[in-house]
Amino acid sequence: MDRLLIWVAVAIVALVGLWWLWGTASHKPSSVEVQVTVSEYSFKTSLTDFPAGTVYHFKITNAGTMAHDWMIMPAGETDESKALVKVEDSDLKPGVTLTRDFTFNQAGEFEFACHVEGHYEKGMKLPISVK
Ligand SMILES: [Cu+2]
Repeated sequence: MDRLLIWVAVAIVALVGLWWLWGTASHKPSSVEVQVTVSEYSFKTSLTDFPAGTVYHFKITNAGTMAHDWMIMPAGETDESKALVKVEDSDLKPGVTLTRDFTFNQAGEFEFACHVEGHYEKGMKLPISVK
């Protein structure tokens, strides 16, 4: 009888353990955070290579002293209507942090860019790659 109780206790502990493992495995984060820092006249990012299909949670901080854009553009593209995702300079003021979730759906060469008048020409772009 005592033995049976011990086996029941062991079985319960094992089941609770399995349930906990299953729970932690299924609650892994569903997006990858990317920290982007914007200033005059450059971008810094925690990631430059992006596998397609992953959900990225971009945290864009303006650490500069003037407003900037943050947009993901096909490499070298200057037509803002071609932006894959865009934060306007009217929103990204100095000291502000904004977030955007974005998933690349095709491989290619892209860049972070600021198209506030004159900034792109001053080098405000950063190449990124989607595999
Ligand atoms: Cu700018």
